[in-house]
Amino acid sequence: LGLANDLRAALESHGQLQLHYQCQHQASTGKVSSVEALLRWQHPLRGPVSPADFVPLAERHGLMLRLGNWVLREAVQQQANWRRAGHRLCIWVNVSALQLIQGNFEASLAALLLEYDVPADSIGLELTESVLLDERAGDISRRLATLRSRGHQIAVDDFGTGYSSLSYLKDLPVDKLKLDRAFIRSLPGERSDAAITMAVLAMAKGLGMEMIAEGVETAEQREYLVSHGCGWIQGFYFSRPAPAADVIERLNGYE
Ligand code: G
Ligand code: G
Ligand code: MN
Ligand code: NA
Repeated sequence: LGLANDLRAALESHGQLQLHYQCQHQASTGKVSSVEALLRWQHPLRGPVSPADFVPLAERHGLMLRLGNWVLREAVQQQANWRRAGHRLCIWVNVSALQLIQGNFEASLAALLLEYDVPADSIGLELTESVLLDERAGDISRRLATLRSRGHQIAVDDFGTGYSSLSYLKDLPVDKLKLDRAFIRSLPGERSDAAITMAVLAMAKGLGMEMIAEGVETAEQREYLVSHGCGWIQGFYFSRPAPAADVIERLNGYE
């Protein structure tokens, strides 16, 4: 409970929470046209705490809506700043199931876009597979369809780790599959990972979706992915998550 109270305090203070951004690169050229926003918490005593730890904590302690709204406002504000400076980078935001279900996500997001004069197609939404398999999937599907009709792109995050049936892909309004880094880690050597990667690439293509490979760390992984027609990659090979100013500095013509 200590940490939950600290998170509550962090939401009310300035500077403990921050968004970092990781570039998403066109696999063949390295060109960047989008980034993923990743939440960071600098705890005053413990130092950095991972969102893998404090996002579930926020969900358990009724803080997820506030945390999610903080992320949305921060990302939309950053997008407004970038656009004013002439940068055209789509910002992808991670959205949890709770955020979509509680409160009024669509209205909150629309209000932010209006407030900062930011177009919907410059804010993408990443949802994990488990969100799409939630018992409330019908409701979620309708909400996603609304968001997409307004211009937001939708991506399935951590694709392949949700122990899911693939049938949801038939009905859900999704633009992009993010193949989980568990399948990328041992490429190109591991036959089963290579087979899965190729199959997901083919499936995405057949469904009219794009695929982005996560966790690409080596030149060999990138080459393998390029040679098999993967359009997009994200990972330490090209760039690590970093504060907004550093991201722009490092674009170096990759934009
Ligand atoms: O960036 P990092 O590897 O520390 O992220 C760990 C996990 O936290 C990842 O699964 C990532 O999707 C999740 N995460 C990062 N930022 C956010 C956020 O703003 N909202 C939600 N719901 N999850 C996030
Ligand atoms: O679940 P999600 O895809 O949102 O998680 C993103 C997380 O993956 C971030 O915390 C980010 O730091 C991490 N990440 C991004 N690129 C790499 C990579 O190349 N290797 C590893 N191990 N982690 C990565
Ligand atoms: Mn993500
Ligand atoms: Na992911």
